[in-house]
Amino acid sequence: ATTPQAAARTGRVPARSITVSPQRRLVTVRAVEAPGYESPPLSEEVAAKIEELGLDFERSGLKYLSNDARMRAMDRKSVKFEKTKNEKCGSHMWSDVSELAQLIRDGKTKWEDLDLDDVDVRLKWSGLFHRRKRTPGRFMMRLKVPNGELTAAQLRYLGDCIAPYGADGCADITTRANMQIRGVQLEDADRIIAGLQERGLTSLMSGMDNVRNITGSPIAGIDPHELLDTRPLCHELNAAITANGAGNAALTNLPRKINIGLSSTRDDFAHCHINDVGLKAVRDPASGEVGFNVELGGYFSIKRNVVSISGDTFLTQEQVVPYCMALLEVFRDHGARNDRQKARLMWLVEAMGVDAFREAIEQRMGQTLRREVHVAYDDVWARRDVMGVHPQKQPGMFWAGACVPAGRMHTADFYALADAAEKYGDGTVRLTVEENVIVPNVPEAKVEALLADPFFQHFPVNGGNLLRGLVSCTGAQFCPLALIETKNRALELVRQLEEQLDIPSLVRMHWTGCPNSCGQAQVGDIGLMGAPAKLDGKAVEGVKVFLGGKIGENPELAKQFEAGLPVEHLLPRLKELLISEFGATPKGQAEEAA
Ligand code: SRM
Ligand code: SF4
Repeated sequence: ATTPQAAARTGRVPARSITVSPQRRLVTVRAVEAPGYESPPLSEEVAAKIEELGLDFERSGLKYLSNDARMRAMDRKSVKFEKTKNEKCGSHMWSDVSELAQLIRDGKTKWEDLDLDDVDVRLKWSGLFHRRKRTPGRFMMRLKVPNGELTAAQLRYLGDCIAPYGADGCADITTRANMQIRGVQLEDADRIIAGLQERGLTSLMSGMDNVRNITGSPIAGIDPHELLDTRPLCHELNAAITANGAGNAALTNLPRKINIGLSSTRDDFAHCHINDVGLKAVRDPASGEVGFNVELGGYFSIKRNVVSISGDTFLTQEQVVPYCMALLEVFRDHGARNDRQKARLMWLVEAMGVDAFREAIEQRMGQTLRREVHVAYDDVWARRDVMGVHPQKQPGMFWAGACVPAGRMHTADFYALADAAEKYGDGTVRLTVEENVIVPNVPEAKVEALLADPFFQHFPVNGGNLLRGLVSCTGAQFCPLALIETKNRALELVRQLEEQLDIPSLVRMHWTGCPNSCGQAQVGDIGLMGAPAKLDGKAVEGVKVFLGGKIGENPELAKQFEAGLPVEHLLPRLKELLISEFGATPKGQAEEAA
């Protein structure tokens, strides 16, 4: 076999040639031998197929799949991603990343010379997304922040991580109440990951065909209206799925990504309706017990956007982790692998039927599950706005929800936020799926000082009615799939619109750079999705406009209102819409009329 050094001289380093250091072996063993799982024995048919294709079973992603799933993953018609996983499971990157970083640090290779599939695809299993198209050689690192909860020490560490990258280093709060840091170079990645793990965080299993960040209520534990605190369950679930952040090979080769969210009130802060698995807390009227009704299959994609359907299951709090683990195994072993547009959970639930799907999970759990409980409310619950200052369930304590414009943060912001969390609160913060931040546990006596603190002018607690509701995906600045620039454009438009209009109440504007809808255009009061457009016969950046998204108790997806709108025409169109649909008035008009 070629040595990495020789391969580096001749071109790409075949992934296979990476030296196996004792350290790598240790990490790989810990990651692969995830607790409680055994690799199903190979059937003769599968063994023959593996041989025919010349695959290395131990290295492949086939190890923990059922024999059926193995056959589907090796199907000739199967998609490129499955082939890439069959050649080498992404889980190997949990340790290979140290090897690669060391080789680059030692000057033995450069990222440009490494295996393309490792750099651009498999590193996503370690949370490293190469931004080849926009910033070659720089990676976005996606973390996992269960329930969006971070400590001051973790915030400072994130600031430290991006500080060395100067203008290339920044970070984003994501639409899954998560954090992504940017500008990362591969030679630093293993040390950053080790630092994350020392601080109880991880980036492993955050991309590709893995479970995404588990979302809960951003005001868990402090909310006067909550039925339960979602934090312990989000943390337990994340720990079980990721084997405490070390990586869990048994659950890492799923057919596709999968989103799990937990809601503790009728506000549904986690947007259960657009999660593959939505767990909605309810109190069983018969027993008084608080558990979760399960919703299944909500998702957005280029081809299909669908709200979840009832999973006709009620879970006790103790059943949440075993249920999700069993569900993931069912998804792993039965989900489609030959068409990535038909691989999300909804397709499997529809193919099996809700009852058979529940039974398959029951079989793995070894217990029968209760059916969904029906809870009738005789009032209408308006989803609360968590921005601003609000009393907690703990008497004399408040939370402060602060807008982080478009979710973008820089080194200094991390340090200042950590300081503010310690100075006014208990040294923790919560991220929201609206890409904002909450400082909990502020004693009443400190609220005034918090509001006057210059930091909270920068991240305003009482932001304008558009800024407070602004959500934006990454867009063309970094994302290779983007059709338009989003964050900076969105912020500039919000500035102009708030300057020119009086907007009487919160308007949730969601920007998304392409139809994948990471910015959840269909969730907004106004949704803007990057799309082709023409101006004077020439192709220009454009958007589709969506209107009428409803969130909370009776959610509805926004409907497409207009397509092919050139971004140049956005300001006047948004003004018209804010005036006609949201009661906005041009600034100064009210006084003039008086
Ligand atoms: Fe997303 C792919 C960013 C939430 C649907 N998403 C991507 C990639 C990885 C594309 C790429 O290869 O670069 C984007 C990385 C850009 C970058 O540099 O940041 C990306 N997605 C994001 C984030 C950062 C948007 C944001 O600004 O907040 C969000 C990260 C969440 C997290 O912390 O894990 C993000 N993505 C979402 C959501 C919203 C949600 O989860 O509620 C969706 C729609 C909901 C869903 O998944 O059902 C979403 N992203 C997609 C899809 C379409 C999935 C599909 O089934 O087809 C893709 C493309 C894909 O997976 O093939 C995608
Ligand atoms: Fe990128 Fe499109 Fe997702 Fe925006 S919606 S982050 S442009 S993939």
